[in-house]
Parts: sequence; C-alpha cells; structure tokens
Amino acid sequence: MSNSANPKLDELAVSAIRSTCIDVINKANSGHPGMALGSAPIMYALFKDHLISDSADSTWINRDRFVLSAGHASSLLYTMLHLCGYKISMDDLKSFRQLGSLTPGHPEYRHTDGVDATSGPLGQGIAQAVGMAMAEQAMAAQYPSQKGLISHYTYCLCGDGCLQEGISQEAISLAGHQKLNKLILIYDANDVTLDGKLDMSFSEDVKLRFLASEWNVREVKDGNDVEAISKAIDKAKDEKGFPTLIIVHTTIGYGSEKQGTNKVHGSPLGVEDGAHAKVAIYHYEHPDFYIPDEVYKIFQDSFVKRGQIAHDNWQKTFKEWENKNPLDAKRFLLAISGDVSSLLKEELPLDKDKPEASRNTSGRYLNLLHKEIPFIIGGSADVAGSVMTKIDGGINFTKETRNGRNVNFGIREFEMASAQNGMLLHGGLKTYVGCFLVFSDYMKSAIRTAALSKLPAIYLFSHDSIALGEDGPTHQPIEHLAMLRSIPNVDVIRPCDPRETVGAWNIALESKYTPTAIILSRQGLPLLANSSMEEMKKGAYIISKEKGKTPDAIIIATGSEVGLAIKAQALLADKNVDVRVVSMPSTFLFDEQDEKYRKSIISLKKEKVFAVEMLSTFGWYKYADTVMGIDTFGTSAPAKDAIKKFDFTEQRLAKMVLDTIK
Ligand SMILES: Cc1ncc(C[n+]2csc(CCOP(=O)(O)OP(=O)(O)O)c2C)c(N)n1
Repeated sequence: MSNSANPKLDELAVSAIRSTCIDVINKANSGHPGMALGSAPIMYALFKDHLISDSADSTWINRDRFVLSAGHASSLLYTMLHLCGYKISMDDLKSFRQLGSLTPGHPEYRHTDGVDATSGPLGQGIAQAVGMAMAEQAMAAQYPSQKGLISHYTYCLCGDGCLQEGISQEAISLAGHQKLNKLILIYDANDVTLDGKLDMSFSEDVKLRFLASEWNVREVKDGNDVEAISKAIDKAKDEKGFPTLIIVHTTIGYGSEKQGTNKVHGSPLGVEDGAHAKVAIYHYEHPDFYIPDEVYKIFQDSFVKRGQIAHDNWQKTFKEWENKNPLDAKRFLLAISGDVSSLLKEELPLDKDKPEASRNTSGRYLNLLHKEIPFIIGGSADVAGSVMTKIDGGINFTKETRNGRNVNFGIREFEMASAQNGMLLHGGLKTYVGCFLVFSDYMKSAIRTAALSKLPAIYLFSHDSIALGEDGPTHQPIEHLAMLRSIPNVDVIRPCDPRETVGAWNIALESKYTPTAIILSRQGLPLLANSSMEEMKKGAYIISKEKGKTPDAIIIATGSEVGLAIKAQALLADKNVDVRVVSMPSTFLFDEQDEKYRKSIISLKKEKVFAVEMLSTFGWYKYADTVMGIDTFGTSAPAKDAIKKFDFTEQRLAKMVLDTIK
C-alpha cells in the first residue's frame, strides 16, 4: 500500500533527489538531467512505497527487480540506490561518469551494487524486464512444494525513446501474450526526445497500442503527484490477468529554465540554472550534495526496513522448506549457483558410421539435458523444428503451464535474445535460444549486452553456411561469424562433428561469465577419428597430424570444413606435401591460450598456414596468409550445386596449398 501520508516530507525528498541529480551531473559536466528531474517523483514513489529488495544483500533471489530502461537517467538511479543504502557513497555520486567510478555513464550490471540490468541501448531494458518476469513465473512453478518461494514483481521505467524502438513492440507483444501480470512498466511520458519534440517523429496512440497487445493501461496526469503514482502502482500490483503499463505525464527537466525542451535532455543545467531550480522551484536551500537526515530516514523507515523484514521472512520460510524438502532445496541452490557440472552425467551415443548434422546432434543432446537439468529452459524464434530446439514430449511455457520449459518466443529474435538476458539476470535458470545463423544480426545488440553484462547466454545458430542450399543468399550466412567473433567476450564455437557438438554444449553450460554461440550445420557431418571434447576446450588442436617431424603446411578449419581439410591433406600426401590439419572450433578459446600452446599448434610461419571456412575470410588473416572462404553473397541452389559454384572442394584447397608453398 502507498504510504505517502506526509506530502511535505515527500516534497522534501523529491527535491533532495532532484537537487542531487543536478549536482551529480553538474560536477561531471556530463549526463542527462532531463528525465532524471522529470521522473524523480516516479522513482521516489516506487522505491519508498513498493519495491521490495534488500540493500544489504542485493543478490537476494526473491527481490523485486527494477530495470531503468532509459539508462541515460542513471544519475537518478544511482541517487536512489545511495538513499536506499546500497554500496554507493556520496563520493561515488561525486565521481559520476569518471574513470574507474562505481557510477558509470549508463547502469552496468555486475559493476554497481543494486543495478539489476545493464541498460542504455533504448528499448532493451523493457525487453530484459520481460525476460525477468518470465523467469519469475518459471522459477515459481519449478518449486511447487513451497508457494511463494519465488514471488516478486518486475518493474521497469522507460521513456519515449524506449517505446519508439522496435524491440519494445516485440517485448510488449510477448509479455502480453504470456500474460505476465507481475510486470509493471512505468512510462515517463514527457513528449520530448534528444532532438526535439516527440511529435516530430511519433504520433501513435501508446495506450491503444498496449491495449492491443493485451496489457492493462493506467494513466497519471500529473507526474509530480507522488500519491497518484503510488496508487497507480498499487492497482497494477493487484492486476491478475495482464502486465500493466502506467503512463505518467511528466515535464522533462522539471525546474530548469529549459524545462519542457530537448535542451535539458542531455546537458548539465550549470550552476546558475541549477541554483535557480533548487531554490525557486524546489524550495530546497542546501549546499551542493547535501541531503538532510530526514530524507535518509524516509528510506530507512520504508525501503530498507521493508526489504530487511521481507528477506528475513523469506529466509525463515526457506529454512523450513529446506528441512522438509532437502532434495528440492539442493536443486534450488544449485539452480541459483548456475553450476551444472555435477548434473552432466549421461553420455550421448554417437554413431561413427553415420554422418549427423550438428543441429541434430545438438537437438538430441538438448533432449538429454532437459532430463538431467530440471531448470534448463529455452526455445527458438519459430524455428524449433529446424534448429532442433524441440523437446520430445516437452511442455510449453504458457500462462496455464508455467512449469513448461519449451519457450515459443515467436518470430521475435531480438526480444528472444534480450529475454534470455533478462532470465539470466534474474538467476535460477539455465537458458538457450536458437535461430538461423543469418538472423543473428537481428539479435546482435542483445548479444553485445549479454557479453558486456557477463551473462552465460547460449545461442544455437543453425544453417551455418551456403551449404543450407535452396533458401538462397537471404538465408545463407557470410559475414556472421566475423560479426559474432568481433564482439568482446563472446565464445563462438563451430563444431566439426557430433563429438565436438556435445563438447561445445558442455563448454557453453559450464561458462559463468561468457555467452556462447554454437554454430550448427544443416548437412551431415561424419564423426572424425581424432575429434576431442577435451582438446577443443583449448579452442584449437591437431585433429590430423603430419607424417614427418615438421609439416610442410598447416590447414586450419572449422565445422564442416574440417572434414574437407582432412580430404585435402590426403590429396596433398599423394603429391608428397606433408600437411597438418588443425580443428579450430573456437578462435576465442584459442586466443586465450598461452603462447607456447598456440605456437605448438600453429608452428609454421603464416606463409605456410591456410585457413578454410565456408563464410567470410574476414578475421582469418590473423592466423593464415591464405584463406579459402566466401566474400560474396551465396546463391539459391541445391547444396551440392551451391558448393560447386563456389568451388568449395578439397581439390581446390589442395591446389591452393600446393601453388602457395611451391
Ligand atoms: C538504441 C539507442 N538509440 C539512441 C540512443 C541515444 N539516445 C539516448 S537518450 C535518447 C532520447 C530518448 O528520449 P526519451 O526516452 O524521451 O528520453 P528523455 O528525452 O525524456 O530523457 C537517445 C536518442 C540510445 N541510447 N539508444
């Protein structure tokens, strides 16, 4: 319930928050005061009256989640976290946006205590919040023996910019369809963006749009009315059937002489305007960076106390439940730890006489994993039957069956990847998402956010080259591996056979801070004699050794091209050229090895090193002077004809080696 019983105190607190934001941004001479000043009453109402979280333990699994989708209003979030007792001191606020500070330009998960999600790329915060709300429902259903073990709200604050981004529509459409009634999105509607008035580029009826997407919509006319905002949140919490949007009409840069205009969106107010806003508008006559004790006390008596009590009660419930259900509790703690290594027991049978597409091996292994890991959940963007993310006899995750672990994300790749981020930010689940490699472009920014947030996301990307055939160049990936490999902290693994495919999955499952993209073929791959799950952990290894002491040349290959390289090796042997073939499923892991290991695998000068991959050559020149790849778009034809057109044969590779080393 709202407890905005003392309007005078509310006013003082909101003024203190606004004044601190002005000071923080003025001192940094950088930042975005517009939304911070406009939506201060929203954050005040939310943190004081509603949000349940323990600032003494910001990782408590059953806390309410809060995502500032409009990450540029970070000064406001940091100020709130400071007031609520998180590990952000006044000195941290004073070093806003400075090198090495705890208060970077936009909120960064794992960097600042209390920040539940990295945000700043507009729209992605909403998309991640949807994933968090899904995770809450999924986890709650996974432990039916204790009602309320997981039961919390997910709040998100967005601006006009977030709702203009296409990703927001994917996100709200999925949330509405999934009836995520514990998701509450608050919209700071100030009708101004960076370049000017919103109506220059946006005229849709947001309310109708959300209603059409199966949301409940509330509206607060006066963004300074703390009580009205708080009451709207109360009502949203009571909503049983749908997620809720609360539109709050605010004034950008409230208090500034430039309020209501884009001039206050992203420039500091400066000393004069700042002082005027504080004194004349907020009636707040205190030195810079001063917050009165009564304001701290408001948060001590509300947010802090409420969070501590809730956390203590939860711990008591957990202990009692643990005593009665030790096995369930063990699973719960394991799920939260994210460490599944003890669960990976069974081995997948691999057939040495029958080639198998790596997407199929992946699908078979995933089915096994679903049996072994009760908290693994995932799905695809409507290509489950093609990427093999279908679980035989699996239950779909729906409003009626929240225990389902098959997620139908719909054809919403960007949201799918962002929702996975949200699920991982929430914790307690192992996740994977899948689509065709060529559409990884749609997910790029979410993958980048996962990598930056150090989330162990798993992407299954199938149809990994022109060898997918008939669908043609729109569906044939070329530059995509180069793109994925270029993102820092993303492990791209392209397995060469069924064994490496299982190995890739295990690496992905054991990763704690790195997203993994597993690149899967549509065509069959034979089980290669010397492929190794153990060796591939080093990113690259010798899969087919030279005959003599030192090879004449080294061929590095990935995925389906490893088999091709081994065939070329045989052709070259007939010509008395002694070749080593290196399988390099992961350039990321290989680059992490020490120099001694790297030199033991690639032991020749670059002139004698060749790389082969049926995609862009971009990036391979780091290891090899000669690269056989494809730097144009593909073609629509049966796979064998497409491959023939690009002359992707062992004969060409052998000739390339022979011509070069002669
Ligand atoms: C994807 C993305 N595009 C562009 C930006 C740059 N940007 C930051 S804030 C902003 C305007 C946002 O407008 P609004 O949400 O109304 O925020 P307000 O002006 O109220 O602060 C833009 C374009 C961004 N952060 N993310």
